[in-house]
Amino acid sequence: LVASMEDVEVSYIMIKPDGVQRGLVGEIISRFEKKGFLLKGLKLFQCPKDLAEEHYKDLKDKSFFPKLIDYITSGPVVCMAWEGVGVVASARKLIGATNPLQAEPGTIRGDLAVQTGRNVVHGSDSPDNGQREIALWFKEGELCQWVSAQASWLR
Ligand code: 3AN
Repeated sequence: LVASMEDVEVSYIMIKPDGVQRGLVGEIISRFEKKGFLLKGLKLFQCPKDLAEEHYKDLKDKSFFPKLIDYITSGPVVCMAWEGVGVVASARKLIGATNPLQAEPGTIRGDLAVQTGRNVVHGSDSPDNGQREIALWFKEGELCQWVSAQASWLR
């Protein structure tokens, strides 16, 4: 039942400006909380342009890149660090496909979004990117090291 530390991953999950504007913050956080992952960091944040460009640097040659940067910097986002075994792949399942029209019902995008360019939430695509993105979006001291009470309830 108790996972070894090597299996524990972190994922950077971000509620994008449309999710904040539409009042979906509680709904989206709730899905990760109910699933059982551990929240290690959380903040409302106005993303500066240079950080948005660094975060999405792999997409810089795409035609939609300037619009993507405008979108992500258009209003506050909610930055989160979630920890758990298999959290990176599992969070992407909870989030659903990039194009919300292809995302399955029951997923965040499948239930709450219609446009790829307004797809309400971001989730890291690999454990390495989870580490990289959390280091990019959070400063030292902004993450909490804590253990859920459930972890010691029954072993
Ligand atoms: P995901 O967020 O599902 O990992 P990526 O990494 O391919 O998808 O794309 C990152 C972000 O870029 C998407 N969440 C979306 O906001 C934006 N994006 C991707 N493809 C398009 C597109 N064809 N048109 C507009 N925005 C896009």
